[in-house]
Amino acid sequence: MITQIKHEGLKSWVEEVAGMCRPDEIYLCDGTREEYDRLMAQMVDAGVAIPLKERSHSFLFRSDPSDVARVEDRTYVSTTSRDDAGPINNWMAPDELKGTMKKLYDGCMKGRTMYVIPFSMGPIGSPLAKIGIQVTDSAYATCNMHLMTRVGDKVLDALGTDGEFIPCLHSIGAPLEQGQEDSDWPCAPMEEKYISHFPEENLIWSYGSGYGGNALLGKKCLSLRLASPIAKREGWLAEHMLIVRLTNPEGRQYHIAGAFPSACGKTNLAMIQPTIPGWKAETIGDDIAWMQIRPNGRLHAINPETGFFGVAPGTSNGSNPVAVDMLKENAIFTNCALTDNGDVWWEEMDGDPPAHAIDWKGRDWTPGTDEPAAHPNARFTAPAEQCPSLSPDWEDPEGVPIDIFIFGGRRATTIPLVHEAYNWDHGVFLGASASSEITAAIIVESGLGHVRRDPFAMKPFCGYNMGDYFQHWFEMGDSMGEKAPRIFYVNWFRKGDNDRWLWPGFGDNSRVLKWMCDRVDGKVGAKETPIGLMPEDGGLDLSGLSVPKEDMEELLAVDPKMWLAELPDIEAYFEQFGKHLPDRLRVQLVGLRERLNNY
Ligand code: OXD
Ligand code: MN
Repeated sequence: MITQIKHEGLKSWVEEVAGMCRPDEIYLCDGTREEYDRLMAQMVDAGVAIPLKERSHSFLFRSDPSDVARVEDRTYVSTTSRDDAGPINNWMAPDELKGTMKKLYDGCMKGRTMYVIPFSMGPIGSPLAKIGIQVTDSAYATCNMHLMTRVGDKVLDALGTDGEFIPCLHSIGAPLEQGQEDSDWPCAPMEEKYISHFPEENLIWSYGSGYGGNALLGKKCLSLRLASPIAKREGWLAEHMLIVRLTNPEGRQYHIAGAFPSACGKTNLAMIQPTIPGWKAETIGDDIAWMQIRPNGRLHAINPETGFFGVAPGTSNGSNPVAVDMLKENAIFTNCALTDNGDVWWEEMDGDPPAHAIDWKGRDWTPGTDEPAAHPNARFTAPAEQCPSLSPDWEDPEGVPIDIFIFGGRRATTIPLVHEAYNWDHGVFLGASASSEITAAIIVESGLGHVRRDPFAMKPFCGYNMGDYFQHWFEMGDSMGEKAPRIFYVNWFRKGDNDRWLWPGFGDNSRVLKWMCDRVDGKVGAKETPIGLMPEDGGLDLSGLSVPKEDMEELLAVDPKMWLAELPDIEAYFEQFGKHLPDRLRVQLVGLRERLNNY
């Protein structure tokens, strides 16, 4: 199998890994549909993939209850100097971390097949694309990689005999002794899970988890944690952002890139169906944007992925009809419930809940049961080509020119529906001070609902000192000057009395997007407030919408007391970066405090 590899560097890395992990077999993936079907069929035979009767070529998996999300506390950025990883990444020196992990990797693939997956993030041949090679003992991860990245021979051809690749080693950490029965979702205990990044040598080592961003190494590990320091060095941006194209009734196109923490509606926004007549949206990406200043001086973005790994609960015809359509076939579901007629189900799906289902832990479930039927971070994986709103230009190797950046998070109070940055520096401040309530997409010690700072939605994904990352954003703005995208901040999640949502969200978010596009074209004015520019009375197109006037006022109110109460937290957050914090951020904070005090 290894003899098929023509690239000497790759061959010796695969040999080295095989020597350490000692799999029973090595299999080089060709990326074909036949290969995907064969691996799926093997998992069905083994009883770990459940074919869904109601959706063709679709399968349900149930993870071990301990392996349900990204594990931030077990995720490391390992640089020689701790300062390079910065204060908000878990850090361990490379020698120490490798020493610990080598012991775990020793013989860890016994009884299993080691899949070698050549993959490209970005269209093969794009000036922005990068090639990775994932080695994994998980057939589930391999099938997901098939959907999420470009896999196979075409990547090896592009790599040639001496091209550059990023080695990504993954093991579920569950060797099988002879005769030992396998479990449905083998993985290592929490204290043995390590998701490790070595940015100084562009290397990823992941051990012990089979789930999502811990196991599909092209996604968070390569495209964000490794790519972000590469982007800093090379002068581009690797961001946790969706990309969507809006077209107004006159046919003018706008490209928007938006950063939101996990489970804050990124996939829904990427697939938005505008409710304002004449406006159209097309999806380009829902999670990651790689952006480069092109010779025309504008920032162009590509989506390096080829699929969607979205949160299932909450996905419905109301929230995301495009995704509902997209999931009719060829999809992988993880930790959803199984209905008696052989379909998946999750909370807030359309229609009534089933009278009976099997929950994500494999137990009987009926409505009214204390626990949800699907895990709150249950996921779907689906190929991008199946997305009905996919833009015909989604694979343009040149990317699309970004007009607008949006930052946001999930906040019940304080942060209004929308505000616009006064200028680039103020926009970087908005991104840097972003915050959100914690959702089920991550496991961290502080519980659900607690507010945490999540700058640029990159807290879990920035592979270097976040202070230097802020500086990089300032410098990108300096390079773009007048051609830099405009920056906005949104909060779709404001609540009023009785815990009710003040804003309808979903397709009606297009009203806010329209305001942004009109701002870019100078078609609408804005009023100056201490926190930024905001819609004037009547500035938002609310025609046909029945949000009460008082709710709109609350959604667009700036309460200086509540904002002033936020500032010490922002300040303390910033100051942890010490000498790495750009002065330009301190200047912004002083300006905001002054404006609030004078309001
Ligand atoms: C994701 C995440 O899976 O951000 O996209 O957690
Ligand atoms: Mn994400």
